[in-house]
Amino acid sequence: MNKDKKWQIKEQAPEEFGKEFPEFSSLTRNLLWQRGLKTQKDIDEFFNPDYSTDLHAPLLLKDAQKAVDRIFEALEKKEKVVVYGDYDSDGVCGATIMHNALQDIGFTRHNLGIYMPDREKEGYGLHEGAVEQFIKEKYNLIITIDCGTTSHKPISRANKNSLDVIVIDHHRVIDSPPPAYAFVNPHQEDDEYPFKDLCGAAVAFKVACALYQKADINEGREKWFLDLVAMATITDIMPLLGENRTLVKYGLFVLAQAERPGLRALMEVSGIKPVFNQDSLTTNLKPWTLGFMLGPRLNAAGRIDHANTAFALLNADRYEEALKFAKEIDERNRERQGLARAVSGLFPVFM
Ligand SMILES: [Mn+2]
Repeated sequence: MNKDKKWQIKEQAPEEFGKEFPEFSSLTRNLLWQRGLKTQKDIDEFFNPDYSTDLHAPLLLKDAQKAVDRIFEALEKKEKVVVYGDYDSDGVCGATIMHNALQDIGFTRHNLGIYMPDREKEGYGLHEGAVEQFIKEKYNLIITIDCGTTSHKPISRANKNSLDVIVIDHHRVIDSPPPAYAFVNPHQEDDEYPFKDLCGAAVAFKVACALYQKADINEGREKWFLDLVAMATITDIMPLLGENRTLVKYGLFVLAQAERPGLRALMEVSGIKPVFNQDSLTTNLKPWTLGFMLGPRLNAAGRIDHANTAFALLNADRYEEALKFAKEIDERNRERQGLARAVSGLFPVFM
């Protein structure tokens, strides 16, 4: 052991903080303080996230209004729109949310497409070959989910062909924002959204909420997307602080009710039996269930095969169909585990 090691103790909560919150032990108070939870509101949100009070207004996101207006313009003009996802769990969940929300406000298979990039052949971000294809197929609007922030060149290419792009993303902006028609990303300069650590699917959820508001869709309907938001938040390893706590807590309640055939089937092949108690608002599902049981399976589809299978699973209308995709995905996950074991066998030093 290194004798010279100098321990650095994090800042301790000041005395006034103790006077303000005598109900907590000094250990708890220090932990709260060190997480930046210093007001009654922050502490309440941490211990008891509340859907009706702890979520921020979607239109605080810069360009969210512009994106919503452009989407409704496309609907009125009967333009063709394509949702462009990403191959990981966050991208697939986010693309599902946006695709479903667009269907709910009136888009049909005649004017709404979906495109999931191939990890091996196309890689991360909006792919130029895909843009070429959208130009040929006479699309008018591309909506990227969980990617696009750094896709300057493909977006310029689309712009030159009067194809507008809405970027809905949460990746850091490098140098300059993309030349998109609307850029919704809490990390950009001048964005006033109070919470920055949303995953891509959560940003898509926010835009979906704004679409529902404008379309006068029943209040509360958007909650049924929270299973996907929770899944994406956990698998993208977002900090479970602030708004994410509310999204994940209620997302687990939605997941436990297993209304979405795809996730019900995925739980079935993973050996998970969800329980939900409506009266006490409790469930046996935990973030762990998403992070270690369901998430890796969903990610395996995009890593080993193609994210199209994961998208098809999450969008299946019938349970039997969903179960077929879930079994396929479970098989891919076993292959992935086999590969991981084979590789670690070659390099035992890393294990
Ligand atoms: Mn992401």
